[in-house]
Amino acid sequence: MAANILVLNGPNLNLLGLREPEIYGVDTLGDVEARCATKGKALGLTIDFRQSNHEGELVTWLQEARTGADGVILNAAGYTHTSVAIRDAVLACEKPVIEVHLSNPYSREDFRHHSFISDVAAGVICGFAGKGYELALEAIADICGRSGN
Ligand code: CA2
Repeated sequence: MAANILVLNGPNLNLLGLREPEIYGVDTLGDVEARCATKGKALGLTIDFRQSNHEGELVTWLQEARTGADGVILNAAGYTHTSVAIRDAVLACEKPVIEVHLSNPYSREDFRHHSFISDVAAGVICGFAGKGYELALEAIADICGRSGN
């Protein structure tokens, strides 16, 4: 059966493509969703793509992944650097979570160098703009295949 992958996007990512293309690339969030849909189809994955500006909503969706998804791709955006609640929800979902960032936080301000998610994620992909989501889907397809999902 096709693995169900939840792709979660955090605050302000709805503005993608409208500002700061030199940092985040030229794709809109709709373009990234379309890339994920195409890649997911090629990999035999079912993709559920969501964005929220609210920490609690992201936590609720991660909790839902416990029973509703086989793996998660997570760009928690600014909450990456602040949210113990999202870290706890990543742990609680007990599914492989791949952390993705469009930009490379390590080449930016110091406060972006710490992630509350990286050490509890299955892996981290950053710095490749929208392409990073496709790379993350390839990785999660491997992980889900390996665990027999
Ligand atoms: O590079 C990423 O994907 C980030 O997760 C994006 C976050 C940032 O806080 C992280 O350090 C790295 C910011 C998302 C804001 O997205 C915007 C997109 C276009 C215009 C304005 C904001």
